Amino acid sequence: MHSKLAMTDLTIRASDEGDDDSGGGKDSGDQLGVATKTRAKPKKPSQFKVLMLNDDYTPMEFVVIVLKRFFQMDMEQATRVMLHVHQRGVGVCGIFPYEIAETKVNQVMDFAKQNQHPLQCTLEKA
Ligand code: TYC
Repeated sequence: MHSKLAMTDLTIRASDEGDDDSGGGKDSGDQLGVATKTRAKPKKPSQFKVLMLNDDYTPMEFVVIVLKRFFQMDMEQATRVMLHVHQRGVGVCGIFPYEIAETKVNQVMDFAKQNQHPLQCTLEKA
C-alpha cells in the first residue's frame, strides 16, 4: 500500500536557502526555526470482512453460484466456503475496503432476493 507523502506544506529546508547541509535530514528542525516537519502518515483505509450466514432454506448450489459470481472463487473454493458456512453458521467471503465490501453485500442481498432465497450477508470490521 502506498500513500501520498507529504511535502505539500511548502516546507523550507536548509538546502533551499543555499545553506550548508548540517546533516539534519528533512524532519529535523534547522537553526532558523522554520517548520520543516513532514505531515504525519495518512492512515490506510480500514478493511472489512464480508460474512455469509447460514440458513435452512437457501440451496447449497445457489450459495456456490454467489461465491463464484461476486467473490471470483472457483468451484473448489466456493464449495469449501459454502460447506464451512453450512456447518459452522458463518464464514468469510473476502476482506475489502469499506465501499467495496458494502457493494458486495448489496449485490449478494439483491441477487438472493431476486431469486427468493433468504440468504444473508453482512460486514464486520477486520
Ligand atoms: N444450510 C443450507 C442448506 O442446507 C445451505 C447454505 C449454506 C445456506 C450456506 C446458506 O450461507 C449458506 N440448504
